[in-house]
Amino acid sequence: MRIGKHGMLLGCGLAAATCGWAQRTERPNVILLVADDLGYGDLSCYGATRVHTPVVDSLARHGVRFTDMHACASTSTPSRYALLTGEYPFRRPGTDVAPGDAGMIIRPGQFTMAELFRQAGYKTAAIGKWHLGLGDKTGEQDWNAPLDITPRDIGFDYHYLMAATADRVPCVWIEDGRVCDWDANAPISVSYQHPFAGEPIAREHPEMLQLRSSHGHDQAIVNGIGRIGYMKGGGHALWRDEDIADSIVAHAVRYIEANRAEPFFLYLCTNDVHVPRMPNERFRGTSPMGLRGEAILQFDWTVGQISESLRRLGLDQNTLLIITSDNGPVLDDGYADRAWELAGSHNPSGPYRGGKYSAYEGGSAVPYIVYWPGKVPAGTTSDALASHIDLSRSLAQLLNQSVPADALPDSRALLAVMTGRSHRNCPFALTMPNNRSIVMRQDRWKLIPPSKGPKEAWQTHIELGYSSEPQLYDIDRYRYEGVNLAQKNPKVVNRMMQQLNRTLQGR
Ligand code: NG6
Ligand code: CA
Repeated sequence: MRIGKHGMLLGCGLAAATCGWAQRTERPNVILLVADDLGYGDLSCYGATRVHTPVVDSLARHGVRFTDMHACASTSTPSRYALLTGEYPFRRPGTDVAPGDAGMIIRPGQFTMAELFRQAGYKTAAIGKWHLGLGDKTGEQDWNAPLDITPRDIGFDYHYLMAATADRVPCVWIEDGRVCDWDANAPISVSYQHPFAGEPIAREHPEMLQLRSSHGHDQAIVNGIGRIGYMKGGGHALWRDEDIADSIVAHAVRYIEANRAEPFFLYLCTNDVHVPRMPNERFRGTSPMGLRGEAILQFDWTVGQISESLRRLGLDQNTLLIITSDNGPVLDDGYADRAWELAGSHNPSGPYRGGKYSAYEGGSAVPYIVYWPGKVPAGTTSDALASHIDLSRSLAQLLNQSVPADALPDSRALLAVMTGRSHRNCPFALTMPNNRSIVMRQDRWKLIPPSKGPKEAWQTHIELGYSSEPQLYDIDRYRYEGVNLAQKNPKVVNRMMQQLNRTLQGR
């Protein structure tokens, strides 16, 4: 296939519908595979040399690899909120990194990407890391009974999820609104306020730990790992961190097999490469970068299991597979797993400054690969500026679905861009760093408006990029934000500030 001068596939109009691309497509399955904290520089198809990811690289070689895709936040909860709801997280209080006992943040009635697929007659599932809250009220869940509000209420027919992250209690899987493999002999209690009498905690019992904390993560001990939050009970329902990837893959493959005959939407979120990095024993010793490198290899294996199942079931031609990450990378995120020392020359943010939590590009620039044989221009790279925010409405375009008036409020229908068939920049991309400020990309420019906050994120060594002065960077010239051009280009700063304010005030 040939790409025209302005990035359009020749012979095809702007919107997919106008050239019949979407209509001709027989209701494809869609798998949105979201890695956790996987950096722009963590895959070999994005330049990594100390770790090799042959499976993802092969999908990129036969699909489209994006070089300027942005998550909507530099941490999980707000990034995932925006991906699923098409609404920027800064519009919605309570979208910061959620504890494991957070009530469900997306409320029943709010339109989501899953609801969109359900409306189009798809089967829908969420498998893996969730981190968007479960149950009606924070801290009031009864983990020994069916939860009162679940992802079923926002469009997912099936779910198999960890409530938050692997470093937060409760350390159990939730399947269809109940703790999976619940143990009647070990009822579960969870608190983010107080420890439970008689339960050892990590800050008092470091000798019980198989992986020590470097900062935080000093409360409940589960599987010899200190967690955020206190927990009691669980028994045989407790996960073993070494088996998390296997459990996610097993449930995803089972789901794909069971739904092979009908169109399905699978929101599949890996725990890799979030902390605590505790990949399966079979990956140990396979990377010079230690546990973090092995977690990347386990991620690549996961992608391989999914794509192999699709091929085995004859579904790969009719499945749109999108691979991305929720936010930028971090080396030391609170466990002494030696990620920092063993990284060597590996830069998980690739060419970018900063990482997870940052206002700099390293916080939001994420890998994004679209694979769909015969449908997207195979073996191409898209340098278009693009944002996760546009995925939901672009998928509505793919499905030829209209959505309710107030649904997906910030998302724009850019199917051709989001599938690599147009290389046109999106109008602008907004991202929320950890201090809930807003940064903006527009064409080559990056604007970081003045905001308050520390220089570095805890003890992660990550530069956050907050400053009382406005910052403007030319990303086309220097992907590393080193030279502040704000004073030299006041007109660009003003124009972007105005756009930002318009977006904040209206829609
Ligand atoms: C931080 C945690 C970090 C990680 C992050 C959320 C500490 C010291 N740090 O507060 O380990 O869990 O939250 O990551 O507790 S995210 O990718 O899910 O947003
Ligand atoms: Ca994350």
